[in-house]
Amino acid sequence: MPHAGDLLAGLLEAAGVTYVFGQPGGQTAALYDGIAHQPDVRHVLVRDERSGAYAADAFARLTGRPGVCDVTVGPGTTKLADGLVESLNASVPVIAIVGELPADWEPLRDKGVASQGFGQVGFLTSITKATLVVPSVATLPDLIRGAFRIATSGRPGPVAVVVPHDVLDSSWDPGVGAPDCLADDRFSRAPAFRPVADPASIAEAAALLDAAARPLIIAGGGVHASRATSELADLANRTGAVVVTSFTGKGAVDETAPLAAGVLNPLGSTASLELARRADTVFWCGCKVGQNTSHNWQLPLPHQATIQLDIDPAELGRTFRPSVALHGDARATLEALASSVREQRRAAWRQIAAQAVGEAASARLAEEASDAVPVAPQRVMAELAARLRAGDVVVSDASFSAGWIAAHLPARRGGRDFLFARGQGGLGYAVPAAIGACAARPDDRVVTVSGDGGFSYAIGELATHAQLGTRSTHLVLNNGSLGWLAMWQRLYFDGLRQSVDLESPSTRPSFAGAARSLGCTAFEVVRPGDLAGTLDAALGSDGPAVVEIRIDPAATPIHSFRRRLAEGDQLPRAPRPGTVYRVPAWHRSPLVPAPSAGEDKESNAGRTRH
Ligand SMILES: Cc1ncc(C[n+]2csc(CCOP(=O)(O)OP(=O)(O)O)c2C)c(N)n1
Ligand SMILES: [Mg+2]
Repeated sequence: MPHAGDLLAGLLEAAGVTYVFGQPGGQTAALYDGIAHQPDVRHVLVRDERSGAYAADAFARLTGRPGVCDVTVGPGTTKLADGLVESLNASVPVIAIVGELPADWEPLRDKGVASQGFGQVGFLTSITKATLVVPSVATLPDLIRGAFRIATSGRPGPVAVVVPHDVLDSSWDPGVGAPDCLADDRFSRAPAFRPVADPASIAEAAALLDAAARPLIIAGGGVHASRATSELADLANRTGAVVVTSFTGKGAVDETAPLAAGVLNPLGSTASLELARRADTVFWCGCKVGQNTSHNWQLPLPHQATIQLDIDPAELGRTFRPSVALHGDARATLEALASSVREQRRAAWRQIAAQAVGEAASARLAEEASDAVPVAPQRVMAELAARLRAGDVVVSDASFSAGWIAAHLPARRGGRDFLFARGQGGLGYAVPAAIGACAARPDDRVVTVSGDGGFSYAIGELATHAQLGTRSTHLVLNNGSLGWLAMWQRLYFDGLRQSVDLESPSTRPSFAGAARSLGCTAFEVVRPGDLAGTLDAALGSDGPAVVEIRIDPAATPIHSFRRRLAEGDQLPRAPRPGTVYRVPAWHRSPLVPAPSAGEDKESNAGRTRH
């Protein structure tokens, strides 16, 4: 007799789902039975449910289609949190199928009286865009359609569908009534709709861009979510604007093109901040003006005229009042805006940008060519950059890896080829996310870059990669420590070194050794001269390969750390505990660009919290 698990699998198939990432429990066995009978839906067994959520997140970012993961009740659900909060903060459409105790056990749910039970719905509600509970098999089709509709419409996000055990095991009679396995194809891919900002606001934005002498576009993840890279490049070319991106927006433009000035972040390109401060008109495009992209909300500067475009009206005006607010889909609105602006070359401004970008590139050269042992991470990135092609996917772990990637691996085309876990900045994203990336882009090479701390979180997933035979290469930048925190303690807590070392004189984990045991090809590199051959071998291997590189523990991509380290002990140790973190000053952007009073003042980017 067919059961609700068959219906659920059929509904997923109808919605265009090809992959489900998860780990089974007794409460979800019927779903697995259903998937087993759906030839077009493949289930990937991850070693930790957190990885399933990360894999679904990466799959969704690269395809625009909701990534799907599944967990069992209780301990499976709690492990979803890292991934779902990442997807929620980064506006990524994900659907989590969540097991639950039978509905009749409700009175026994609390505090583990009924095995594994806890107040899941309250927990999930706080970490999802919506949490839907399925009361009966008859409601399953509508609720699954609802999950896809909510995940992909407006600002995308994660949706949890909680299916009680008795509902999932209950029988389903496909012959009765209307056909059940129907999906609304509008909601199989985000964005479900493309509303255009109102014409009056578009005209105002066009007038501002026409009047600007130094226009700059800050592109965020919203440009990728809307697949608006061509429209963005078109607008930038018509207006002569310079384009920088957030981490999540990397690849919104081809970074080898003259209009691009890299990633705007305390770990990003030095040229981007300089140009963001020199611009007279700043267009925040699908970018939430977060702490890092705005350099602790110092940007935009009060004299800069601003345009802000977002699909979520609640974002417009959050940290400053934009001169013009555009509420709409990025692609549709950029297209309308591009046809409204006057074409201008702005050669002088582009020249300033080219010079800033060129100087930043020259400043990187010595470190990128370094022969030092332990290896300079910049050299690792330069060797990798020389081997990457447009279309390869790069997945970053948190910490310094994100900065090394942002500054040294240029996006070679407009498109989403770089993934950063910037929704939360959680360690341990890269290797599990790469499972989803390999599923989404089976014909492309997938490369991850992690520190030894971040890599330790998800090492078990190397077995998943090996089992799947993914074409993935995983770089471990091993500095023996939680490098970011080691530097933070040293600089801000008087040379403290507390619980930041990942090895001791008698223990030194071998990540390559562990990778080999789990079924991967693995390499160790201690000399820079061995990088080229090793990377060639790793990138050329058929299955997953791990390259562990012993890197310089004193290297950091954070500009404020670099300055402080270079200035050494002459600097007072500050800020110290007791520092007051003030609420960032909200301001109104002028209606026309004001004279650039603060244009050339020194940045006070302050310290980067992580
Ligand atoms: C899950 C999680 N825990 C803690 C942190 C805080 N944190 C930020 S960077 C960092 C150090 C990471 O070490 P590693 O991965 O080796 O990278 P490195 O800094 O050495 O480049 C830590 C603990 C975090 N971002 N995420
Ligand atoms: Mg480290």
